[in-house]
Amino acid sequence: MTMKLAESSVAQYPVEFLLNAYERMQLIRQFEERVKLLFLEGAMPGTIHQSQGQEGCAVGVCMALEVDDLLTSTHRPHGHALAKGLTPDEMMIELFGKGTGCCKGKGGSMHIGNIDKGMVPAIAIVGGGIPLAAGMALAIKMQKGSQVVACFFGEGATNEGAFHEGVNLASIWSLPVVFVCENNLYGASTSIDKVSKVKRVSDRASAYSIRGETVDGNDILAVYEATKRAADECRRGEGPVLLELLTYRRTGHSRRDPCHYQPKDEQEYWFSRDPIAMLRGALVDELESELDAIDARVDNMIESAVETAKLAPEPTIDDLTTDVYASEIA
Ligand SMILES: Cc1ncc(C[n+]2csc(CCOP(=O)(O)OP(=O)(O)O)c2C)c(N)n1
Repeated sequence: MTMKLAESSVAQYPVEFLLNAYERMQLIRQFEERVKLLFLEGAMPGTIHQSQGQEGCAVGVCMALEVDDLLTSTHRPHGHALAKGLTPDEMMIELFGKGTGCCKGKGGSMHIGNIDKGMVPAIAIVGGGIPLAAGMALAIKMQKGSQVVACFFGEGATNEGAFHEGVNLASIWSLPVVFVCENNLYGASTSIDKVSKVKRVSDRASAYSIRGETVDGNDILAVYEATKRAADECRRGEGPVLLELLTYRRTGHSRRDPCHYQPKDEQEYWFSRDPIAMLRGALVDELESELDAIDARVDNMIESAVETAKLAPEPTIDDLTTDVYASEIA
């Protein structure tokens, strides 16, 4: 049976907010589903890591940010990028490796981003975005800005040295970073229990004397509220904050992974708590036609992005040596 969000919490939000949250999550889900098929057809180069099941985290966090706040992402970045306002078109073109993509076809899936929209191109080195987020937040603080950096990473990253160094630095200088750990229980195929005795990632905050909080990452409203609280603290100079969002991925770690290590009963539990179905379940009695219209609109947006990407121009030979550090071939 699919669970739904509590009516009492949904009732506190305007309908437009709830429909917007639903649309943003559906956009990510349908984008990811279409991209999976395109990869299987061999239409795109490289590899992909997908985030179906984790949409509540990306959208809940980004809806709580201001438009000029900044974001760092990981090897699993499609949801973060769409939630931060990148368009399906600029992303799909990028995934096709075409010259008019958001990184001119040079980033691909694992380095997707658009700095004009506040998303630093994603960093696929596990934990690599964490010190970078601290550095960006230091720059904001030195320039007396009011922005916040939302720094996404998985629970696997919390055993990397970069996590401890970056969080410590942010702590000692009270930097405006919301560290967002999407705890989907597995680092590739390795269960978190096998590599950490710390039961809650948020407990690690106490090692750096900062606030930590564990949140249901599949409840988009809970994620939104926790991020708002954390971002407000950061803007008051009371950051950083470590949020642990409990969630689950519905697909393999990367495109070739059949996910055999996820036990059946665990899958059933988490699939019954799908973030999109939980919000839809709470809205459908009153708003079924609006939700159906959103589904249709999202389908059209994705199909149109695929058509646009297929027709987009290939990079030229000259593009090979632009925007790169080493431009001379000896
Ligand atoms: C420093 C580093 N080590 C190993 C890898 C290979 N790798 C890519 S993703 C991944 C698992 C990361 O797990 P987690 O941080 O929990 O993120 P999730 O995949 O669950 O989103 C690994 C080991 C890498 N990219 N970088």
